[in-house]
Amino acid sequence: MKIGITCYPTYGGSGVVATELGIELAARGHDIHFITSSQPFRLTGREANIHFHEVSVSTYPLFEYPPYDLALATRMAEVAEFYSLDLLHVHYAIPHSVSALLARQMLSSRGRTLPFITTLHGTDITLVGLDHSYLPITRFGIVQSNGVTAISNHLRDRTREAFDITASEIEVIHNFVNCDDYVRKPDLVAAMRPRFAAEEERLLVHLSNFRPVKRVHDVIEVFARVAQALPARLMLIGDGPDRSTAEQLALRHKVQDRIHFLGKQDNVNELLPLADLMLMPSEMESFGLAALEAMACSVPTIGTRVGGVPELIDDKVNGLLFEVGDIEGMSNAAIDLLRDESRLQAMSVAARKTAQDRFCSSRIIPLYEGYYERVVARSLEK
Ligand code: GMT
Repeated sequence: MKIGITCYPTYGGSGVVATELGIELAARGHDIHFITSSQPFRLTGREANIHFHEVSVSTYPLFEYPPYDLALATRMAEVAEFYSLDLLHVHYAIPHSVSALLARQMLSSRGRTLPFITTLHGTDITLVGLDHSYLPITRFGIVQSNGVTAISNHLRDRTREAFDITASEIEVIHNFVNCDDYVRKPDLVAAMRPRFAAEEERLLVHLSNFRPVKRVHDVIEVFARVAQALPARLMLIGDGPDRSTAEQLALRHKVQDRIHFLGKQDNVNELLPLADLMLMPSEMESFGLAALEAMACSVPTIGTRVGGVPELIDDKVNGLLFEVGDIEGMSNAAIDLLRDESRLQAMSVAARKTAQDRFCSSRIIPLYEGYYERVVARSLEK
């Protein structure tokens, strides 16, 4: 198939999922056209079957806010027509589904069919979409989509309730990970781990965009308690608004020398396997892709019982779940687990097994392909 994909190309879970999906589909022989404001960060630009179309927004003194949504709609319609796309797949409802709707209408006026699928990722529904000013347009974009997918059962149910959507189906297709790329390779770990921790030290990791919803301060609080109890270090991967206050908190707890603030990193699959434990104390996660990536690398997660996380983490089997803000609970659990080599080992094996059995790209990508075929067939019938 010829598929146009639109997403936020910078750092963030939805962009990662969209990009990895494009890479996986291209590897299976589909022709993939990314239509985005810049090249998605996980693409090299040299992948076969992948094309990149930049959306440029012209500025003009009159435009206080340059109209990106319209420039995107125009580019979507142009690319779809020029390359005879079968469908568009947009990730994150706002504004992408509305731009896709405009593109579909532009082509329809010329007798061409261009169905589009919207994949909901979470904050497009739980935060942005519920802002009063965005709610009606988000709902409209979802209802008008030819197909809608959500990355967890939780997000599907939340979308139905919050947007009062009963008529349209929402297909749940969980997030995925490439289990060949995200895997613990002992040689690589042996070579790289000494850069981050000594042999007798435990290594913890957190990966996020450092937005308030991720509660990076809780990561520091938990780590400070762990570091008091046993020799440990922490890798913080990512960057965002809460980074500098996290640094200040680390200073206050005198653990700044034990923390590697690594900033944004491209090859997280090389860093995650070095760790013993992932911390994900988020206020909300519709899925928790960072935890899945860690699990595939045999790294269990201590996380919060929110959103779609329990669809991924089975408490006390492949990770541990706590209420949001339960710093003492998470700290004590981390300390106990890191001191108990055989329990940690069992959880690490279970984490990898969950990723392999349920969330590998080899299992999930065919679900997208099947859904694309159904949506295209349905839209041609009309
Ligand atoms: O969590 C964020 O702030 C980023 C956001 C995004 O859209 O990039 O993440 C959402 O999508 C990810 C990929 O599907 C999910 O793994 C995250 O759980 C989800 N975040 C939230 O629901 C807060």
